[in-house]
Amino acid sequence: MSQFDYAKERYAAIGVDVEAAMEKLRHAPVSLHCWQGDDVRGFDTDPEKPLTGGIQTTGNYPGRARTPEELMADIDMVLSLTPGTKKMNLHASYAIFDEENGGWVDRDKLEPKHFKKWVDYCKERGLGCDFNPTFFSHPMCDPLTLASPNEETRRFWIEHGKASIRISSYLAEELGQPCIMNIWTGDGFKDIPADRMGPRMRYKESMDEILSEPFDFNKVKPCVESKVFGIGVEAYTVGSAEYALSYAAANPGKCIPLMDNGHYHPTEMVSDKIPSLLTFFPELALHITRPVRWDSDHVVLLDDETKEIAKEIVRCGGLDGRVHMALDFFDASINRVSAWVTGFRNVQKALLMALLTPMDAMKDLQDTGRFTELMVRQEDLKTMPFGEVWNEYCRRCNVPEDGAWFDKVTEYEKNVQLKRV
Ligand code: RNT
Ligand code: ZN
Repeated sequence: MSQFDYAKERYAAIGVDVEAAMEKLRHAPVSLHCWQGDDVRGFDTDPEKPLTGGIQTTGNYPGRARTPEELMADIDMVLSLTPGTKKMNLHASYAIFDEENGGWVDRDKLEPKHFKKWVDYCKERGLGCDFNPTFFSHPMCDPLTLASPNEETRRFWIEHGKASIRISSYLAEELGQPCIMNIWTGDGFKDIPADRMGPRMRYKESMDEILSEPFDFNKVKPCVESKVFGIGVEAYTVGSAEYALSYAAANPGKCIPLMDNGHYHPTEMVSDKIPSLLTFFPELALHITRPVRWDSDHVVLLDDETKEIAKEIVRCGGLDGRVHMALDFFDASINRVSAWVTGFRNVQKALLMALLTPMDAMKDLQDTGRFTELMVRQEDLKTMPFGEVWNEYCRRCNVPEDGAWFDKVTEYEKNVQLKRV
Protein backbone atom coordinates (compact mmCIF):
# COMPACT_ATOMS: atom_id res chain seq x y z
CA MET A 1 0.00 0.00 0.00
CA SER A 2 1.39 3.41 -0.93
CA GLN A 3 1.77 6.09 1.69
CA PHE A 4 -0.92 8.08 -0.06
CA ASP A 5 -3.35 5.13 0.02
CA TYR A 6 -2.66 4.72 3.70
CA ALA A 7 -3.37 8.42 4.28
CA LYS A 8 -6.56 8.17 2.25
CA GLU A 9 -7.78 5.33 4.47
CA ARG A 10 -6.97 7.24 7.64
CA TYR A 11 -9.00 10.21 6.40
CA ALA A 12 -11.84 7.95 5.21
CA ALA A 13 -12.01 6.57 8.75
CA ILE A 14 -12.91 10.02 10.07
CA GLY A 15 -15.40 10.61 7.27
CA VAL A 16 -13.24 12.64 4.89
CA ASP A 17 -13.21 12.05 1.13
CA VAL A 18 -9.63 12.87 0.08
CA GLU A 19 -10.37 12.71 -3.64
CA ALA A 20 -13.22 15.19 -3.33
CA ALA A 21 -11.05 17.52 -1.26
CA MET A 22 -8.26 17.58 -3.86
CA GLU A 23 -10.74 18.03 -6.67
CA LYS A 24 -12.39 20.99 -4.94
CA LEU A 25 -9.07 22.70 -4.31
CA ARG A 26 -7.85 22.23 -7.88
CA HIS A 27 -10.65 24.43 -9.15
CA ALA A 28 -10.55 27.22 -6.57
CA PRO A 29 -8.78 30.27 -8.03
CA VAL A 30 -6.24 32.14 -5.90
CA SER A 31 -4.80 35.41 -7.21
CA LEU A 32 -1.08 35.80 -7.50
CA HIS A 33 0.06 39.38 -6.92
CA CYS A 34 2.51 40.61 -9.56
CA TRP A 35 4.07 43.08 -7.10
CA GLN A 36 6.11 40.54 -5.09
CA GLY A 37 8.58 40.35 -7.99
CA ASP A 38 9.83 43.94 -8.05
CA ASP A 39 9.14 45.38 -4.58
CA VAL A 40 5.92 47.11 -5.74
CA ARG A 41 7.78 49.44 -8.14
CA GLY A 42 5.84 48.94 -11.39
CA PHE A 43 6.77 50.27 -14.81
CA ASP A 44 5.04 53.64 -15.09
CA THR A 45 7.19 55.89 -12.90
CA ASP A 46 10.84 56.18 -11.92
CA PRO A 47 11.71 52.78 -10.38
CA GLU A 48 14.08 54.41 -7.90
CA LYS A 49 11.42 56.64 -6.34
CA PRO A 50 10.23 55.71 -2.86
CA LEU A 51 7.15 53.59 -2.26
CA THR A 52 4.46 55.80 -0.69
CA GLY A 53 0.98 55.32 0.74
CA GLY A 54 2.10 53.93 4.09
CA ILE A 55 3.52 50.70 2.67
CA GLN A 56 7.15 49.63 2.58
CA THR A 57 9.35 46.86 1.34
CA THR A 58 12.50 46.14 3.26
CA GLY A 59 15.65 44.40 2.12
CA ASN A 60 17.78 44.54 -1.01
CA TYR A 61 18.16 40.91 -1.99
CA PRO A 62 19.65 40.81 -5.50
CA GLY A 63 17.71 39.79 -8.61
CA ARG A 64 14.61 41.98 -8.59
CA ALA A 65 12.69 42.00 -11.89
CA ARG A 66 13.21 45.32 -13.70
CA THR A 67 11.18 44.89 -16.89
CA PRO A 68 7.90 43.28 -17.92
CA GLU A 69 9.87 40.45 -19.54
CA GLU A 70 11.83 39.75 -16.36
CA LEU A 71 8.72 39.91 -14.20
CA MET A 72 6.84 37.56 -16.52
CA ALA A 73 9.75 35.12 -16.53
CA ASP A 74 9.76 35.11 -12.72
CA ILE A 75 6.01 34.57 -12.60
CA ASP A 76 6.40 31.63 -15.00
CA MET A 77 8.80 30.11 -12.53
CA VAL A 78 6.24 30.58 -9.75
CA LEU A 79 3.48 29.05 -11.87
CA SER A 80 5.60 25.98 -12.50
CA LEU A 81 6.20 25.42 -8.79
CA THR A 82 2.73 25.99 -7.36
CA PRO A 83 -0.31 23.69 -7.54
CA GLY A 84 -3.91 24.76 -8.04
CA THR A 85 -5.74 27.33 -10.12
CA LYS A 86 -4.07 30.71 -10.33
CA LYS A 87 -5.26 34.12 -11.44
CA MET A 88 -2.97 37.05 -12.10
CA ASN A 89 -3.34 40.16 -9.99
CA LEU A 90 -2.06 43.37 -11.57
CA HIS A 91 -1.64 46.91 -10.36
CA ALA A 92 -2.25 49.75 -12.80
CA SER A 93 1.38 50.78 -12.33
CA TYR A 94 2.35 47.62 -14.24
CA ALA A 95 0.99 49.02 -17.53
CA ILE A 96 3.28 48.15 -20.41
CA PHE A 97 4.11 51.06 -22.72
CA ASP A 98 5.70 50.53 -26.11
CA GLU A 99 5.85 52.09 -29.55
CA GLU A 100 2.92 50.05 -30.73
CA ASN A 101 0.54 51.50 -28.13
CA GLY A 102 1.85 55.04 -28.31
CA GLY A 103 4.21 55.08 -25.34
CA TRP A 104 3.82 56.41 -21.82
CA VAL A 105 0.62 58.03 -20.53
CA ASP A 106 -0.22 59.12 -17.01
CA ARG A 107 -2.52 57.07 -14.80
CA ASP A 108 -5.65 59.09 -15.59
CA LYS A 109 -5.23 58.25 -19.29
CA LEU A 110 -4.58 54.52 -19.05
CA GLU A 111 -6.39 52.33 -21.55
CA PRO A 112 -6.95 48.62 -22.08
CA LYS A 113 -4.26 48.58 -24.76
CA HIS A 114 -1.64 49.20 -22.09
CA PHE A 115 -2.49 45.78 -20.65
CA LYS A 116 -2.65 43.86 -23.93
CA LYS A 117 0.68 42.16 -23.27
CA TRP A 118 -0.60 40.97 -19.90
CA VAL A 119 -3.76 39.68 -21.58
CA ASP A 120 -1.62 37.74 -24.06
CA TYR A 121 0.44 36.42 -21.16
CA CYS A 122 -2.67 35.27 -19.28
CA LYS A 123 -4.31 33.78 -22.36
CA GLU A 124 -1.29 31.65 -23.14
CA ARG A 125 -1.39 30.27 -19.62
CA GLY A 126 -5.17 30.03 -19.20
CA LEU A 127 -5.24 32.56 -16.37
CA GLY A 128 -7.91 35.06 -15.33
CA CYS A 129 -6.77 38.44 -14.10
CA ASP A 130 -7.66 40.78 -11.24
CA PHE A 131 -6.83 44.48 -11.21
CA ASN A 132 -5.97 47.35 -8.87
CA PRO A 133 -5.90 51.05 -9.57
CA THR A 134 -2.65 52.41 -8.11
CA PHE A 135 -3.28 55.33 -5.74
CA PHE A 136 0.29 55.57 -4.41
CA SER A 137 3.91 56.18 -5.41
CA HIS A 138 3.02 59.01 -7.80
CA PRO A 139 3.63 62.78 -7.95
CA MET A 140 -0.13 63.46 -7.90
CA CYS A 141 -0.40 62.15 -4.31
CA ASP A 142 -0.59 65.45 -2.41
CA PRO A 143 -0.29 63.23 -0.25
CA LEU A 144 -4.03 62.44 -0.39
CA THR A 145 -5.67 61.04 -3.51
CA LEU A 146 -9.41 60.31 -3.64
CA ALA A 147 -9.89 62.18 -0.35
CA SER A 148 -7.84 65.23 -1.34
CA PRO A 149 -9.27 68.69 -0.69
CA ASN A 150 -7.56 69.79 -3.91
CA GLU A 151 -10.08 69.34 -6.73
CA GLU A 152 -7.41 68.88 -9.39
CA THR A 153 -5.81 66.05 -7.43
CA ARG A 154 -9.12 64.41 -6.70
CA ARG A 155 -10.22 64.61 -10.35
CA PHE A 156 -6.98 63.03 -11.52
CA TRP A 157 -7.48 60.07 -9.23
CA ILE A 158 -11.19 59.72 -10.06
CA GLU A 159 -10.22 59.52 -13.73
CA HIS A 160 -7.67 56.88 -12.79
CA GLY A 161 -10.39 54.90 -11.02
CA LYS A 162 -12.72 55.11 -14.01
CA ALA A 163 -9.95 54.09 -16.39
CA SER A 164 -9.34 51.12 -14.10
CA ILE A 165 -12.97 50.03 -14.40
CA ARG A 166 -12.66 50.07 -18.18
CA ILE A 167 -9.43 48.09 -18.00
CA SER A 168 -11.00 45.60 -15.59
CA SER A 169 -13.94 45.09 -18.00
CA TYR A 170 -11.44 44.46 -20.79
CA LEU A 171 -9.55 41.89 -18.69
CA ALA A 172 -12.78 40.10 -17.77
CA GLU A 173 -14.05 40.05 -21.36
CA GLU A 174 -10.79 38.92 -22.88
CA LEU A 175 -10.06 36.24 -20.31
CA GLY A 176 -13.62 35.04 -19.70
CA GLN A 177 -13.37 35.28 -15.92
CA PRO A 178 -14.57 37.99 -13.52
CA CYS A 179 -12.04 40.65 -12.60
CA ILE A 180 -11.85 41.65 -8.95
CA MET A 181 -10.97 45.35 -8.95
CA ASN A 182 -9.72 46.50 -5.60
CA ILE A 183 -9.68 50.11 -4.45
CA TRP A 184 -7.17 50.87 -1.73
CA THR A 185 -5.70 54.25 -0.94
CA GLY A 186 -3.20 55.11 1.75
CA ASP A 187 -4.95 58.42 2.37
CA GLY A 188 -4.52 59.54 5.94
CA PHE A 189 -2.49 61.70 8.33
CA LYS A 190 0.62 61.29 10.41
CA ASP A 191 -0.82 63.36 13.21
CA ILE A 192 -4.09 64.30 14.85
CA PRO A 193 -6.42 65.62 12.14
CA ALA A 194 -8.55 68.76 12.47
CA ASP A 195 -11.24 67.20 10.30
CA ARG A 196 -11.95 63.51 10.15
CA MET A 197 -15.23 63.58 8.31
CA GLY A 198 -14.35 65.90 5.41
CA PRO A 199 -11.81 63.50 3.85
CA ARG A 200 -14.22 60.59 4.29
CA MET A 201 -17.05 62.50 2.59
CA ARG A 202 -14.71 63.34 -0.29
CA TYR A 203 -13.52 59.71 -0.51
CA LYS A 204 -17.15 58.61 -0.68
CA GLU A 205 -17.96 61.09 -3.44
CA SER A 206 -14.89 60.00 -5.39
CA MET A 207 -15.86 56.34 -5.05
CA ASP A 208 -19.41 57.14 -6.18
CA GLU A 209 -18.02 58.84 -9.26
CA ILE A 210 -15.66 55.98 -10.06
CA LEU A 211 -18.47 53.45 -9.72
CA SER A 212 -20.72 55.58 -11.96
CA GLU A 213 -18.55 54.35 -14.83
CA PRO A 214 -20.71 51.66 -16.48
CA PHE A 215 -19.73 48.05 -15.77
CA ASP A 216 -21.30 44.61 -15.49
CA PHE A 217 -21.06 43.39 -11.89
CA ASN A 218 -20.90 39.79 -13.15
CA LYS A 219 -17.63 40.69 -14.84
CA VAL A 220 -16.10 43.48 -12.80
CA LYS A 221 -16.27 43.28 -9.04
CA PRO A 222 -15.12 46.50 -7.42
CA CYS A 223 -13.91 46.11 -3.83
CA VAL A 224 -12.91 48.56 -1.14
CA GLU A 225 -10.04 47.63 1.18
CA SER A 226 -9.83 49.13 4.65
CA LYS A 227 -6.78 49.75 6.79
CA VAL A 228 -6.00 50.66 10.37
CA PHE A 229 -2.84 52.71 9.82
CA GLY A 230 0.27 52.97 7.66
CA ILE A 231 3.85 54.14 8.02
CA GLY A 232 3.78 57.94 8.04
CA VAL A 233 -0.01 57.92 8.39
CA GLU A 234 -0.24 56.61 11.94
CA ALA A 235 -2.90 58.87 13.40
CA TYR A 236 -5.75 58.67 10.93
CA THR A 237 -6.75 56.53 7.94
CA VAL A 238 -9.58 57.78 5.73
CA GLY A 239 -10.56 54.29 4.54
CA SER A 240 -10.99 52.78 8.00
CA ALA A 241 -12.72 49.44 8.67
CA GLU A 242 -16.06 51.09 9.43
CA TYR A 243 -15.78 53.35 6.42
CA ALA A 244 -15.04 50.53 3.98
CA LEU A 245 -17.64 48.13 5.37
CA SER A 246 -20.30 50.80 5.37
CA TYR A 247 -19.46 51.84 1.83
CA ALA A 248 -19.78 48.25 0.60
CA ALA A 249 -23.00 47.71 2.60
CA ALA A 250 -24.50 50.87 1.14
CA ASN A 251 -23.66 49.83 -2.42
CA PRO A 252 -24.88 46.26 -2.92
CA GLY A 253 -24.30 44.90 -6.41
CA LYS A 254 -21.65 47.55 -6.98
CA CYS A 255 -18.97 47.13 -4.35
CA ILE A 256 -17.81 44.33 -2.06
CA PRO A 257 -15.65 44.57 1.07
CA LEU A 258 -12.04 43.45 0.99
CA MET A 259 -10.23 42.44 4.16
CA ASP A 260 -6.44 42.32 4.29
CA ASN A 261 -5.39 40.42 7.40
CA GLY A 262 -2.53 42.87 7.91
CA HIS A 263 -4.95 45.75 8.34
CA TYR A 264 -6.34 45.24 11.81
CA HIS A 265 -5.17 45.59 15.39
CA PRO A 266 -2.83 42.69 16.21
CA THR A 267 -5.33 40.73 18.29
CA GLU A 268 -8.17 41.10 15.80
CA MET A 269 -8.58 37.99 13.67
CA VAL A 270 -9.77 38.11 10.08
CA SER A 271 -10.73 34.43 10.36
CA ASP A 272 -13.49 35.49 12.75
CA LYS A 273 -14.54 38.39 10.54
CA ILE A 274 -15.13 36.15 7.49
CA PRO A 275 -18.35 34.52 8.79
CA SER A 276 -19.47 37.84 10.27
CA LEU A 277 -19.32 39.50 6.87
CA LEU A 278 -20.72 36.51 5.00
CA THR A 279 -23.79 36.69 7.23
CA PHE A 280 -24.65 39.92 5.44
CA PHE A 281 -22.60 40.16 2.23
CA PRO A 282 -23.08 37.64 -0.59
CA GLU A 283 -19.40 38.00 -1.53
CA LEU A 284 -16.20 39.24 0.02
CA ALA A 285 -12.58 39.52 -1.03
CA LEU A 286 -9.42 38.79 0.92
CA HIS A 287 -5.79 39.85 0.82
CA ILE A 288 -3.92 37.04 2.52
CA THR A 289 -0.70 38.21 4.10
CA ARG A 290 1.28 37.84 7.35
CA PRO A 291 1.41 40.79 9.66
CA VAL A 292 4.32 40.73 12.10
CA ARG A 293 3.35 43.34 14.73
CA TRP A 294 1.92 45.56 11.99
CA ASP A 295 1.01 45.45 8.29
CA SER A 296 4.48 44.18 7.49
CA ASP A 297 3.50 42.05 4.50
CA HIS A 298 5.70 39.11 5.41
CA VAL A 299 5.47 35.91 3.34
CA VAL A 300 2.43 33.81 4.27
CA LEU A 301 3.39 30.82 6.42
CA LEU A 302 1.36 27.77 7.34
CA ASP A 303 0.61 29.37 10.69
CA ASP A 304 -2.45 29.16 12.92
CA GLU A 305 -4.26 32.21 11.53
CA THR A 306 -3.69 31.19 7.90
CA LYS A 307 -5.16 27.78 8.74
CA GLU A 308 -8.08 29.35 10.58
CA ILE A 309 -8.79 31.72 7.67
CA ALA A 310 -8.78 28.73 5.30
CA LYS A 311 -11.20 26.83 7.56
CA GLU A 312 -13.65 29.71 7.55
CA ILE A 313 -13.36 30.12 3.76
CA VAL A 314 -14.10 26.41 3.29
CA ARG A 315 -16.91 26.02 5.79
CA CYS A 316 -18.70 29.24 4.81
CA GLY A 317 -18.90 28.17 1.16
CA GLY A 318 -16.14 30.55 0.15
CA LEU A 319 -14.78 28.19 -2.48
CA ASP A 320 -18.10 28.31 -4.32
CA GLY A 321 -17.51 31.89 -5.41
CA ARG A 322 -18.37 33.78 -2.22
CA VAL A 323 -14.78 34.54 -1.20
CA HIS A 324 -12.29 35.96 -3.68
CA MET A 325 -8.80 35.05 -2.49
CA ALA A 326 -5.65 36.97 -3.31
CA LEU A 327 -2.16 37.09 -1.90
CA ASP A 328 -0.66 40.39 -0.78
CA PHE A 329 2.88 40.38 0.56
CA PHE A 330 6.22 41.73 -0.55
CA ASP A 331 9.55 40.72 0.89
CA ALA A 332 12.72 42.14 -0.63
CA SER A 333 15.04 40.47 1.88
CA ILE A 334 14.91 36.96 0.42
CA ASN A 335 14.71 35.44 -3.05
CA ARG A 336 11.50 36.92 -4.45
CA VAL A 337 10.47 33.83 -6.44
CA SER A 338 10.95 31.69 -3.37
CA ALA A 339 8.85 34.15 -1.36
CA TRP A 340 6.02 33.92 -3.87
CA VAL A 341 6.16 30.12 -4.08
CA THR A 342 6.30 29.66 -0.31
CA GLY A 343 3.31 31.95 0.26
CA PHE A 344 1.22 30.48 -2.52
CA ARG A 345 1.92 26.89 -1.52
CA ASN A 346 1.07 27.71 2.07
CA VAL A 347 -2.33 29.11 1.14
CA GLN A 348 -2.96 25.94 -0.88
CA LYS A 349 -1.85 23.79 2.06
CA ALA A 350 -4.09 25.63 4.48
CA LEU A 351 -7.05 25.21 2.13
CA LEU A 352 -6.33 21.52 1.63
CA MET A 353 -6.09 21.02 5.39
CA ALA A 354 -9.44 22.73 5.81
CA LEU A 355 -10.95 20.56 3.09
CA LEU A 356 -9.63 17.47 4.90
CA THR A 357 -11.54 18.37 8.05
CA PRO A 358 -14.83 16.57 8.79
CA MET A 359 -16.65 19.90 9.14
CA ASP A 360 -20.19 18.54 9.51
CA ALA A 361 -19.21 16.11 12.24
CA MET A 362 -17.37 18.90 14.08
CA LYS A 363 -20.32 21.26 13.78
CA ASP A 364 -22.55 18.54 15.12
CA LEU A 365 -20.33 18.13 18.18
CA GLN A 366 -20.62 21.87 18.79
CA ASP A 367 -24.38 21.98 18.27
CA THR A 368 -24.96 19.07 20.62
CA GLY A 369 -22.77 20.57 23.29
CA ARG A 370 -20.10 17.85 23.18
CA PHE A 371 -17.23 20.26 23.71
CA THR A 372 -14.88 17.76 25.36
CA GLU A 373 -15.05 15.48 22.33
CA LEU A 374 -14.79 18.46 19.98
CA MET A 375 -11.50 19.49 21.54
CA VAL A 376 -10.12 15.94 21.38
CA ARG A 377 -11.11 15.49 17.73
CA GLN A 378 -9.71 18.90 16.77
CA GLU A 379 -6.40 18.01 18.40
CA ASP A 380 -6.36 14.55 16.75
CA LEU A 381 -6.55 16.21 13.35
CA LYS A 382 -3.16 17.76 13.89
CA THR A 383 -1.35 14.42 13.59
CA MET A 384 -3.22 13.12 10.55
CA PRO A 385 -0.96 12.22 7.57
CA PHE A 386 -1.62 15.49 5.79
CA GLY A 387 1.79 15.60 4.08
CA GLU A 388 1.04 12.47 2.05
CA VAL A 389 -2.14 13.99 0.65
CA TRP A 390 -0.37 17.29 -0.06
CA ASN A 391 2.40 15.55 -1.99
CA GLU A 392 -0.14 13.56 -3.98
CA TYR A 393 -2.00 16.81 -4.76
CA CYS A 394 1.27 18.35 -6.02
CA ARG A 395 1.98 15.29 -8.18
CA ARG A 396 -1.48 15.46 -9.72
CA CYS A 397 -0.99 19.17 -10.45
CA ASN A 398 2.37 18.33 -12.07
CA VAL A 399 4.39 20.46 -9.68
CA PRO A 400 7.21 19.41 -7.35
CA GLU A 401 6.48 18.01 -3.91
CA ASP A 402 7.83 19.65 -0.78
CA GLY A 403 11.57 19.26 -0.69
CA ALA A 404 11.85 19.18 -4.48
CA TRP A 405 11.27 22.78 -5.60
CA PHE A 406 13.83 24.90 -3.80
CA ASP A 407 16.73 23.55 -5.89
CA LYS A 408 14.93 24.77 -8.98
CA VAL A 409 14.70 28.28 -7.55
CA THR A 410 18.37 28.19 -6.59
CA GLU A 411 19.26 27.22 -10.14
CA TYR A 412 17.03 29.96 -11.57
CA GLU A 413 18.56 32.47 -9.19
CA LYS A 414 22.04 31.51 -10.33
CA ASN A 415 21.29 31.41 -14.06
CA VAL A 416 18.78 34.24 -14.37
CA GLN A 417 18.19 36.50 -11.39
CA LEU A 418 21.78 37.07 -10.31
CA LYS A 419 22.70 37.99 -13.86
CA ARG A 420 20.48 41.07 -13.63
CA VAL A 421 23.08 43.67 -12.85
C1 RNT B 1 -1.60 48.18 1.42
C2 RNT B 1 -2.66 47.30 0.90
C3 RNT B 1 -2.68 47.13 -0.58
C4 RNT B 1 -1.31 46.96 -1.19
C5 RNT B 1 -1.31 46.53 -2.64
C6 RNT B 1 0.02 46.75 -3.28
O1 RNT B 1 -1.51 48.19 2.78
O2 RNT B 1 -2.57 46.05 1.50
O3 RNT B 1 -3.52 46.09 -0.91
O4 RNT B 1 -0.54 46.06 -0.48
O5 RNT B 1 -2.34 47.13 -3.30
ZN1 ZN C 1 -3.81 44.52 0.75
